[in-house]
Amino acid sequence: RTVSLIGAPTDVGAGARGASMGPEALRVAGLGPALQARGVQVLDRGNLSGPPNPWLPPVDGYRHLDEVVAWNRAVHEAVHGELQQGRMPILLGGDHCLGLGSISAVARHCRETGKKLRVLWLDAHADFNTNQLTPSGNIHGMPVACLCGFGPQALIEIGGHVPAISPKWIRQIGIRSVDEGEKRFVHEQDLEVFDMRYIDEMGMRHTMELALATLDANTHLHVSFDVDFLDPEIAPGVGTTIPGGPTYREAQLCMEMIADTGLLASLDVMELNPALDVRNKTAELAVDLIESLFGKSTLMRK
Ligand code: DIR
Ligand code: MN
Ligand code: MN
Ligand code: MN
Repeated sequence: RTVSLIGAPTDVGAGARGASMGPEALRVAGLGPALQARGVQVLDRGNLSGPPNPWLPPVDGYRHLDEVVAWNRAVHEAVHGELQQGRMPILLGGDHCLGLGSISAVARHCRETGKKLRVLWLDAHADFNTNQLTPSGNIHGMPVACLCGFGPQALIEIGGHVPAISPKWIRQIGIRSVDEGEKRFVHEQDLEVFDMRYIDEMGMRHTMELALATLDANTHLHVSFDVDFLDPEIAPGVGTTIPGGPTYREAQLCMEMIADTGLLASLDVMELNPALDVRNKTAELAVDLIESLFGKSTLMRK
């Protein structure tokens, strides 16, 4: 098995600057060697390039739409290219607007190969805003809506098929911040959301059993990991911290149960912001969790 690391150093979709430094912080935290220790071949494809962040106010409810489109096109082509070569892409963000380019590429590859797709969206936020609903205009709050066909034409058509995915293919985990209008839209579109209250009441084990139910050997499992999923006490290095996230052990169990399916086929690691981190500890935690996602466990697995 070969994984390809693809850096996407931009924060054009975010409200705080600094996620553009995420890819290098993950490399410095030892992501490559950690994956090699899991027995996978690692190909570091370096960083993509795209327009700089103009840091302007929103226009028509979108900040930096042209720049977001350009970056997502680059991500889409890179991720699709790696999948076509039979390698497992790991996108190193960069802000979460790029989940659109990544997952539209995965969906396109699934259409081409007759695979079913399941997307696990690990995040404090639902990222289901539209330009009408958004309180900020930041497009990192919109990628899930865009993937489901709700967004500007230039973004929703990136994968060549609108919508790129169905809301039925998504499971959101760890959610604890959803804007007012966004809340209604999540309900209307019937997104399957395991929010923090659900995890509190039912536990991470039961949550993941449901989120991973009805997968089969023909399923492509994609994980879109927004690092703000994690509790800010353990993961301060993100732009939009929301208290009350999964603990270290809950996050580990989440990753371990995904690994146990043996179906993980692509991954995004998004929103890591080294400018807000403490001695790179959030990047190191992300690498630690990714090791579990690739099957690291305390004892031999039966
Ligand atoms: C908020 C924050 N829901 C927004 N979103 C995200 O601006 O749309 N923060 N994704 O990380
Ligand atoms: Mn997100
Ligand atoms: Mn393909
Ligand atoms: Mn988030």
